[in-house]
Amino acid sequence: MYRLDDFMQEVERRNPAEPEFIQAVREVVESVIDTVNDNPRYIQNRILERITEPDRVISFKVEWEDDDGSIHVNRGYRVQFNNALGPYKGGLRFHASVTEGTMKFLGFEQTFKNALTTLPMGGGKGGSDFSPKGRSDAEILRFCRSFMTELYKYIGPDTDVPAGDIGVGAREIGYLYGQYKRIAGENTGVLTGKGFGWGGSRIRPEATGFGTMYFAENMLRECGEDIAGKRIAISGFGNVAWGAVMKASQLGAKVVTISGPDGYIYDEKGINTPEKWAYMLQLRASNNDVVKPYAARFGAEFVPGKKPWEVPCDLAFPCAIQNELGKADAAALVKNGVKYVVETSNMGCTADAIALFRNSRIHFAPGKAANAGGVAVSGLEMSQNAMHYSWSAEEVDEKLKGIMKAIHEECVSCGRESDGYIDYVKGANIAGFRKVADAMCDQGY
Ligand code: 2IT
Repeated sequence: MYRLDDFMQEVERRNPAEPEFIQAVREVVESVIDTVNDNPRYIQNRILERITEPDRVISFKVEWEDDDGSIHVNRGYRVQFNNALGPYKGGLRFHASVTEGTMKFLGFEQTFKNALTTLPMGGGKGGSDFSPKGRSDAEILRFCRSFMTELYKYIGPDTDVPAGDIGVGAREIGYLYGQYKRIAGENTGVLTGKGFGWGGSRIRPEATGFGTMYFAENMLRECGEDIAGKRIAISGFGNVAWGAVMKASQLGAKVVTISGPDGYIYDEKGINTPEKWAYMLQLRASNNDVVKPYAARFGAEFVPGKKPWEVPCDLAFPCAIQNELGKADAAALVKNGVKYVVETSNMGCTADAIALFRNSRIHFAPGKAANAGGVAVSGLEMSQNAMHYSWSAEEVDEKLKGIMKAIHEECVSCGRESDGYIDYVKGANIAGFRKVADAMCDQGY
């Protein structure tokens, strides 16, 4: 018999000073502990202890030179968390907040997320504390080369397949792929998120944002509602927010906010034209990490230093970074009548914010379910690379829709409570956990 507090005490002892990792593990263990206690095979195979320990944590030095000739040192990581279901798969994050603990939490989350897609992918994550903010294109190229010079030793199309995440988009994937090819002398699907002209998949750039909207559509349908006509608040302004904003508009909803580290944009007219979407990409590519210029450009309001959660909305989509939505933000959303919160950043909400949504009976989808569309299309990119073939945008989009619908169904079947409320956190954790745990049991310790 496992007891949550005893188990977590041991996790905390083994992983000191890694609060995000402990937070992510606690959420999953809380959801699955009854399932484990009811399953002698999981207990006998020590699944809980084994599934919370990464297969390996690789850390390396990245040296690079800036445009003035000064040399810098950053730390690079690849956490290969679990490969029970397939090659390690997960993004690379370049952001000042990256530590070994954040890499471990992201690799852990990725393991269950990838399981939910039903595609054969294990979980991994990597990145660096390098901040692209204010860096020139040439500096980013030099950093990427140096990073890949070390990383290439640990990855491969059938062992570990990285992709993008915060601070790593099409440009960085291009530089990383170029260096991999230069060293390894092969054109294989070792990275996903590649340019369409050189092995990338249609819809991969849009996939995380499209996928989260498809997931939300399913949530609303489950409650007999329609997303058309709804008011939506979104945080972030990068690749994920961009895809979400476009799909929401296409589905007839109105997105009124995006945000950056400098504050948020309130656009009462809606972020609903191709010019506005293209401008989001321009903001991201500028490496300035601010959203303020959007306000002057489109006659919208800029609210400095604040998060968008004070704006009344029907649906909220945190699309920026972990723990970006806290208890006070959750209280403001609930007070203003939010009906659905669809976490799209990885662990975007704090545990007490999620508890508040749950206690208020507001449907809350966790990131590992709602944002799985990104890695799902990465999985489809791997399939296309292995076949030396490419599918049309319509084909990929249809598959993405089907995957998000299936994830939603699994969450409902494992998370529905006696009063009809769907606990998507519990549903996603149980459904993802079972797949990984069963594979680990089948394959032996
Ligand atoms: O968090 C994520 O799922 C990603 N950054 C995408 C990972 C991937 O391999 O496409």
